[in-house]
Amino acid sequence: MKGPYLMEETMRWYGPNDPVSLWDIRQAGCTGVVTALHHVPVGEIWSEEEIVKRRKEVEAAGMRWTVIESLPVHEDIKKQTGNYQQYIQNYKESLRNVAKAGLEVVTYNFMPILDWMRTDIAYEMPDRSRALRFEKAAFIAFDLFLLKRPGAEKDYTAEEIEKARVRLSTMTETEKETLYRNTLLGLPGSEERFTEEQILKALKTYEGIDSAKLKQHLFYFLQQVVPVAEEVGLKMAIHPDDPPYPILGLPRIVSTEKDAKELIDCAPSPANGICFCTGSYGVRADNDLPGMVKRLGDHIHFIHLRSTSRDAEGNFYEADHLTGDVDMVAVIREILDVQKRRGLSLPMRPDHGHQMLDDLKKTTYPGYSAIGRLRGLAELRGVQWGVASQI
Ligand code: DNO
Repeated sequence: MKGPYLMEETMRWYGPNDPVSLWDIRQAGCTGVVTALHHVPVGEIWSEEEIVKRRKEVEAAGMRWTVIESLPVHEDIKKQTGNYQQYIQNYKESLRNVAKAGLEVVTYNFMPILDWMRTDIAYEMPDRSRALRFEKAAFIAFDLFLLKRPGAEKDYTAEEIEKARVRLSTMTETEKETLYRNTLLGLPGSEERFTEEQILKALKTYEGIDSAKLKQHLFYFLQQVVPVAEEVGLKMAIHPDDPPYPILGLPRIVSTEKDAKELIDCAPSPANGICFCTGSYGVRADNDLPGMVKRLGDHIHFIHLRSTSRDAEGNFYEADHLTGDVDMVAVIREILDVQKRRGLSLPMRPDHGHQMLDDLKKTTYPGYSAIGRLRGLAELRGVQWGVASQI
């Protein structure tokens, strides 16, 4: 079945160094690719030439470069320090070049210092595939006893601290080392990890920046760049916080429906929108995902479909795409409704997947092995076609 209002199926590709090739993505049935110029340092201008070069590589494999993920925002912009005005100018310039190169959607995030964070990147599932997991007690143990972040104990209750102490006592030295490495994984698409000194130094630079202040900085950034995006016909899509609450004492400001609404309202424009990531928003029980799609639908420019399974303590792991806490069928139904109403197809990618089958022997970017994502996409495709046939 082909319909104008089915989501466009895409997958993320980390560029020429990605062990998953463009042809692997094509064979998964994707028509689009989500990628970025990961080799350009954060803050530098993306040249039209480099963008076109990457676009042509994708096109040579018979697909289109549907979404940029991410055009990263420099830390100085988030803190309004140093050269932030210059970095905003650079961002505008990159947006112009992106549009000249024929691209349409730009994803970014406003998470301080770290992007997504998990304590375990090889959590064994009952079927022996491996998933990404966030374990609260392990994370608190890391923060208090391994990283020894100054003032960290203020962020936790006595009970949480005690649990973390007990958890630490069960860990071998190797487990501690692994926890350290997982937690300080760097930006997506890079192999680098923060060192202890780097992260402590970076955290210090956020002293005095609470969530109200970070929001002001985000709004300022949007008020500067959204008019340019609109002028050149781009759509900007902010990725939510993952996990959707403060970590390491850093404010997180894109975690709820209210947050999303506020940032859309601060710079009203068709160019100012969101990346609807069910995996990130879905970690909070107070986020009503199908309702969010209904209410924020006009502002959704990109979709990540993934499910997590959470417990009352704040632990969660990434479930199969159709199980876990996200009502995926209801979410997809709402998305198809929005698309019909807007008369368009939105790009979607299966976000993450379990490491399974042959991929268990391979080294890939955590969450981004081929087969688990292929399984996720195949399941999501089935739901989408089933739902589409009924509306
Ligand atoms: C994790 C991803 C995020 C996302 C960025 C967007 O796998 O969903 O890393 O790409 O936050 O800026």
